[in-house]
Amino acid sequence: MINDRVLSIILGGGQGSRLYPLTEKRSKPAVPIAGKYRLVDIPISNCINSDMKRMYVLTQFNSASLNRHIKNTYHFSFFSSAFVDVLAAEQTIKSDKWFQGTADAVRQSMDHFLQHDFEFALILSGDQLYQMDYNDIINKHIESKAEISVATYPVNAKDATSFGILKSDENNLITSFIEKPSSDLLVDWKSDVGEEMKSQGREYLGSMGIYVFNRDLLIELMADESTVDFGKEIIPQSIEKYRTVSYPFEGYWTDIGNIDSFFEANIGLTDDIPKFNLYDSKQRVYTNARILPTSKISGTSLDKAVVSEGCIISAAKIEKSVIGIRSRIGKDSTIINTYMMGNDDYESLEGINKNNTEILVGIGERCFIKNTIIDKNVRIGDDVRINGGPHLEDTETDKYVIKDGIVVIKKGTVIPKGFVL
Ligand code: ADQ
Ligand code: ADP
Repeated sequence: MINDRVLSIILGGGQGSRLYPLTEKRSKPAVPIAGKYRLVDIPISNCINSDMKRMYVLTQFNSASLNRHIKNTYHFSFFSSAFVDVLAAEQTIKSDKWFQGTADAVRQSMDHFLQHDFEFALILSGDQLYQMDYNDIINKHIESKAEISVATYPVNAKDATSFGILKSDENNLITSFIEKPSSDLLVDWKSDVGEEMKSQGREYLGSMGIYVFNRDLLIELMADESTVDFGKEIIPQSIEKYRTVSYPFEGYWTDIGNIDSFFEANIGLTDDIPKFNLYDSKQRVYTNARILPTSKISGTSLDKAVVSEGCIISAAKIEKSVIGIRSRIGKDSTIINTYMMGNDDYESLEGINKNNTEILVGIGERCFIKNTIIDKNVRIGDDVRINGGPHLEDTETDKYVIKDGIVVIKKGTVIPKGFVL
């Protein structure tokens, strides 16, 4: 069985600065997506669906929420070899430094990996939305006698500057690679990607940051301490020395490493036919089973709304929005193009009275909220108006951040009654 020969290594996140402020109080893999999941559930679910169930998640910051989520979610049979272990950057006798980059994260964790019997290391990125059967890339890797495989996806000129871009020959052997080329260099990097992709302007073959390495080669490469990143050093330096093959991926794939793409990917779930399919019983996305009650909705007009479990909603209108677990939205409020992550707990009436809570968790009455990400446990008072959009300049305050016109309300913030943005 091929799957028994694979060890999966999920690159959970560097500093996560591009997703700030969602990563202010948690590590990147723990960022909530699609109302009830966490970022790390995507690669973990792909591994489980591919029956490759030995996984390490590497992260720069240890976080209570990540460890708790993994511990509460991924229980494997006592009799199986399956596991999901989080390895956070740690000081050891060999190294007192944090992970310096993706390859360095793998290097510093090699001792853990080598305790396992595996032939292929499958290295995955933690901030991408896609469904992939990894058996296919491993099979192609074996068939083509590759030493390294790189999953690839056609991207347009605008995106090409933030990816590794490569060219391959008729046997998919990678012949050249450049990490994040500047736009003036792009003319030389077009590939023949077929008519359909060409008509969409996706003429550059981008690296998906998903790699397969033969075990012995990975050991050899990690011994050279001068390399820090897969994209910047390992892959470009390897193409001439080792058989490095492109694995063209044909499904939906998107990088969700910054606020703009994270927002788009979440709101994209409200499309009539979303590109990322959460309703496929063969490719399930797993997450913590919280055993929540059903959602209760009254007087609300819902249009393209994705509503998670355990919500109590009396809003007037929710449109093109993702509403996370345990969300509460008051009467006559309007929510448009917004991702609300939800709450960790309900408030009891006794608690509200005892603490003289003025502004309840969730969204109050008569509010208008548009183009906004509301992190968890936010309290928004009555008559608040938050109208995100390109007319707003990038800003940061203690309560929110505006990036590319998207307003991000920080976790646990209280927004007073009548606030207008
Ligand atoms: P980027 O996504 O820009 O490019 P990088 O920031 O290195 O590369 O992140 C890759 C993955 O590793 C992400 O999931 C990130 O969170 C994680 N990561 C980064 N630093 C880490 C660290 N110190 N410890 C643990 N995890 C860390 C890469 C490739 C490109 C390719 C794109 C595709 O370099 O060639 O095109 O991925 O998204
Ligand atoms: P985030 O989802 O924003 O990363 P956390 O998951 O760290 O936040 O924490 C949210 C809250 O969830 C905690 O303060 C705690 O009240 C609650 N919680 C959820 N699961 C547990 C658990 N297993 N043990 C204790 N607290 C939990």
